[in-house]
Amino acid sequence: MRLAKGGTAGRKLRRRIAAIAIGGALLLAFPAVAEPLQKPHGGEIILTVSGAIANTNGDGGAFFDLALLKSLPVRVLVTETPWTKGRHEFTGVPLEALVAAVGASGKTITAYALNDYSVDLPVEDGKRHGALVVYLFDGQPMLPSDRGPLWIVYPFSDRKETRSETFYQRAVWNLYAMTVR
Ligand SMILES: Nc1nc2c(c(=O)[nH]1)N[C@H]1C(S)=C(S)[C@@H](COP(=O)(O)O)O[C@H]1N2
Ligand SMILES: [Mo]
Repeated sequence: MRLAKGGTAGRKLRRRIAAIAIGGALLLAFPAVAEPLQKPHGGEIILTVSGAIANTNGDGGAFFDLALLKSLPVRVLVTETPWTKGRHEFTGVPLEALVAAVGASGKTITAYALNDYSVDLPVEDGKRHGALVVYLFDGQPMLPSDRGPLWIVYPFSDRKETRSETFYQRAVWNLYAMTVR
């Protein structure tokens, strides 16, 4: 009897250890689930994302300085735009990577510009239309007088479907905040 009881306890313990090991393996396999968004790296906050997001790094939102944005996946896009002359190099974080980083669960983003302009765009515009949240223009950070600090840019030259008033309206420059719903 004693041995049988000891055996039960041993099995329970082994099961518990196995559960802990599986949990640990899952955390390693899906770090995005377990790891909260990093804090901004001490610079000026140039983007605030709030609303339907799972990952925050401050009070009620996800706050990004340039260094934290640069730590996310980077894409370089060479394109013409209706507002610039010739082809230019736009460097930024793909919208789908940004929404993944903040754990966005909504379908719509409202993008806000410093000049009081705002517009709604689908969260899907990252995956479907290549929307990029740009922080470098020809390799340089953008001042507010150069449409900075951030500019939503689509691959206008490469993707015909983005060359329409609908997408031009979503190409928010002086971007500083987004809400997801
Ligand atoms: N920050 C900011 N981004 C903006 C706008 C704006 O007023 N402010 N206008 C939008 C609209 S409605 C369009 S069609 C395009 C082009 O604006 P433009 O025709 O004034 O050049 O930029 C978009 N991005
Ligand atoms: Mo417009």
